[in-house]
Amino acid sequence: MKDYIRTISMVCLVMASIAGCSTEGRRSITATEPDVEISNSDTEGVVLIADSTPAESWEDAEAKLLTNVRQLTNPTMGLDRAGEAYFSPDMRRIIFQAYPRGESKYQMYTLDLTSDGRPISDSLRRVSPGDGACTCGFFEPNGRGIIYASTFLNPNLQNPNRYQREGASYVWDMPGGMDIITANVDGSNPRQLTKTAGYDAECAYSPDGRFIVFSSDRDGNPDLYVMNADGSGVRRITNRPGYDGGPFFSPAGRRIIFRADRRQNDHLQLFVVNADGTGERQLTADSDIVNWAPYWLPATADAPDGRSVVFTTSLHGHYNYEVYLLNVETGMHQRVTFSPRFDGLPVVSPDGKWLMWTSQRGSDATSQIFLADFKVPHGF
Ligand SMILES: [Ca+2]
Ligand SMILES: [Ca+2]
Repeated sequence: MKDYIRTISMVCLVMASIAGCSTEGRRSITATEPDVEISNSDTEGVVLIADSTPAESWEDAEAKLLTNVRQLTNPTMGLDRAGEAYFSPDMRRIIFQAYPRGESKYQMYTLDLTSDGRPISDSLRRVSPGDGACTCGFFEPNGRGIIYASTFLNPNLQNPNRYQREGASYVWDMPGGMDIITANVDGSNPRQLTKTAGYDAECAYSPDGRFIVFSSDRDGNPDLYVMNADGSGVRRITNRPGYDGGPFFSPAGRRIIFRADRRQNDHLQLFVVNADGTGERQLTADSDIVNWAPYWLPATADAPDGRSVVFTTSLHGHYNYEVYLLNVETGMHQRVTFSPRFDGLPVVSPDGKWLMWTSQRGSDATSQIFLADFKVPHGF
């Protein structure tokens, strides 16, 4: 297990396949309205209310927001599993992590899309060197470069920071030899951006391409940091016990959405903070529900810095993660996916018209990448 590629963003893929996280005994939540609920709490953040859409098939329930669902990756492409995909600025390419056939460490890949969001299968390209383990790819906003995290420079360094959910059999490490790498968009000329000992990963550019936000345990426990795009000028954004990670800049670059374990390990909740580290606000209330992998919807005319995110929740069980929407200003939230298997790690395309996420809904039930036309409901 110690060699398991580890960023917390992939914990879902482990959760979905390893026993240990039962939802038995979870309190039953019944919503009077089927789709949209707002609830306040005496703790900080919104208490999520589960969508209770009844009777109709899950496909019909899901078709309210998601149509033309297409599977972008599959094992016949030589990818035993794939996940955590992000769009290029022009929406014609995605970057993601996948197990090459027969291997158990992620490498980074890109895949080209047609203008209507179909995969061009012979465009699949591995863009990481092939050594070590990789994760957390992201396109440079000008479309010319990529970043990702990899251990290929120090594949055998271990790290004391690891996670283990109580009562569960799985453990994952945050490799001390993991650094953030930048490369040309075809993977050529990889260069090391972080050179500090410890785990550096979970990286994303600011919308103007000037900065990279990332998670690092260089000061002890994982916290958020921002650096210039060339790796200089690192400054710390969070300074709290426990894991802080999975950060993304808001559409105008003024805020950062992220996930953190502030109560105890593996009880992730959603947070937002100003890009300078001030004004942190917890968005989802502490509970046994895990909420993570938030990603901004594009700006709207009346919300130039964005107002809503898609994210992943265990609200319907640790064996059936689902994608939800959350308006970070009002707390309004709504269910997006309904398949009985894992759905998570969602992103919305730059034009707001597609949702792309990782799911095990395919015929062979491996984790793969899916894309659908996305109807963003009113209020988000
Ligand atoms: Ca921390
Ligand atoms: Ca599901």
